[in-house]
Amino acid sequence: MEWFSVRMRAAAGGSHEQGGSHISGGERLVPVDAVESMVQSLVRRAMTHELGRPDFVNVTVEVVPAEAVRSLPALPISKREAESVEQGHAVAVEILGELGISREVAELAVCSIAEGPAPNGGAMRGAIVMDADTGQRLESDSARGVRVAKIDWHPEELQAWYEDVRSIGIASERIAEALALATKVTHTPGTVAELCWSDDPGYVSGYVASAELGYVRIPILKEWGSPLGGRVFFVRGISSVEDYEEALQAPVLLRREENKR
Ligand code: WAQ
Ligand code: MG
Ligand code: MG
Ligand code: MG
Repeated sequence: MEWFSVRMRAAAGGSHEQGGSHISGGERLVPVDAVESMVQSLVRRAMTHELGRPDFVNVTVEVVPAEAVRSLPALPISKREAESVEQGHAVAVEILGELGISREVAELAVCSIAEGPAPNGGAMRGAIVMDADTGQRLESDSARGVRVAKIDWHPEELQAWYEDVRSIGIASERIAEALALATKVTHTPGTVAELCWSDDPGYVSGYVASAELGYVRIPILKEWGSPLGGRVFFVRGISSVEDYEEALQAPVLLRREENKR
């Protein structure tokens, strides 16, 4: 069986290459009979995005041989409390500390996202890659960042996962996508942890993820209405950021973690 990578990126004020600002993106991995509906759903996401109407949308559909696809079990999910942005940031720094990342580096990562990580002060299209020990940003293009692709739930597993988590109120496509991405990133050699919150103005929750602690949700990491968000992949011992990014393109399908919560 073949799979298809479906990727979308949308920008306003010109294409990404022309310096337009990033509106929305998506990268999925679906069976052949789901390609058309996935293209439609990603184009709808772009054209109806709360950050505004894009004037550039790029959609790429590309075959992926079945032998190349690896399965991974979803990270276990947990949640920490926070009632304000300051508390949320402190919780993120604390969790990163448990993972051996210094307060200085963790705070630098939080500030980098909060202040607008792209050179124009806005959100990036991809992630910051940060040296976990020095805090140095390693991505070669700080507007684009490093983008993860070819990642999805196994088609038979996603509905079951939604049923599993409906009672805890997290059965959403956004969280399913974030959990899939975080699982892949934290399984990629060289990753120590990931920090994320959305750039979508109406979504203020985020997470810290790691192979050790799983996917740890934090209810508030930015003020309502803020268009600033992003991701930091903390790395240690990678040979080059190009090789690391290539590893993040390896096709992965998620299965449910057996004993969650
Ligand atoms: N690869 C690398 N970076 C990405 C990717 C990707 N495939 N997709 C998004 N990003 C980066 C990019 O800088 C975006 O601006 C930023 O992340 C935010 O993306 O459990 O919705 O899709 O409730 O807006 C977290 C869910 C949701 C927390 C995160 O991010 C929870 C979200 P968004
Ligand atoms: Mg996006
Ligand atoms: Mg997304
Ligand atoms: Mg977004």
